[in-house]
Amino acid sequence: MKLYDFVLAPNPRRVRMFMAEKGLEIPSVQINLRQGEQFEAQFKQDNPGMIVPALLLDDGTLLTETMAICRYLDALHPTPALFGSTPKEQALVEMWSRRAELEGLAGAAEALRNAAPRFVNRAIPGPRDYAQIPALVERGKARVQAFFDDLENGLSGQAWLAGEHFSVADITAFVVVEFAVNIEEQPAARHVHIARWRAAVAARPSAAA
Ligand SMILES: N[C@@H](CCC(=O)N[C@@H](CS)C(=O)NCC(=O)O)C(=O)O
Repeated sequence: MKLYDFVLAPNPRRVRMFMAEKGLEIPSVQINLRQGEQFEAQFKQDNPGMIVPALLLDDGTLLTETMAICRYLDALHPTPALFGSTPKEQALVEMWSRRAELEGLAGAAEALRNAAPRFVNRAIPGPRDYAQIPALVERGKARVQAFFDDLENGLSGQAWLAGEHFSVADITAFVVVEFAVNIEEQPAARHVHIARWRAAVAARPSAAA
C-alpha cells in the first residue's frame, strides 16, 4: 500500500489521525500541493483526480475520498472502533461526519479557495478549473461559524460527538477547527464545550500525526 499525502492539507490529516488511532503505519509519498506537484504528469497518471489523500492498494486499486480510505482501513483493522459500535453510535458518527464535511470542511474550503491568490481558477480541487467567486468567501466563513455553533450543542453534556467514545467524527470536526485558522475563523469564547473537547483531542497522540 502507498498513501499519497500532503502534510499541510486537512483531508490527508484526517487519514493520518485515523491511522495513528489504529496504530497503523503505511508508506507514504508527499505531494506538495503548494508547489503544484498534484499537476505533475506522473501523479496525474497515478491519480487522475489529482487530489490527496489517495491510497494505492497492492493490486493497483486507487482509493480516493478520505472516508472511503478510512472505511477500508477500518474493515481491515476493526479495533479500536472509530465508526461507532452500537447502532446509535454508528448513526451519530455518520451524522457528525457528514455535518463536519458538508458544513465545516466545505465552508472552510469555500472561504479559502475563493480568496487566496494561489487558488485563482482553482476554486475547487480536482482535474477541472473553476473560477473563484469572491462572494462565497463570507458565506463560507458564516457556514464555519454555524458549524461551530452546532458542534458546541453536540458536545454539550458528552465527551465526544457520538457519546462516550472517540470516533472518526471527532477527527473530522477537530481538523475543521484547526484548519479554520487559515480563514481567520476560530470558535468563540462562548464555545466552552468545543474548547474542552479540542484540548482533549489535542492531547491524544494522533493529533500530532
Ligand atoms: N472529498 C475529498 C477532498 C480531497 C481534497 O479536497 N483534497 C485537497 C487537499 S485537502 C486536494 O487534494 N487539493 C488539491 C488542489 O488543491 O489542487 C476527500 O474527502 O478526500
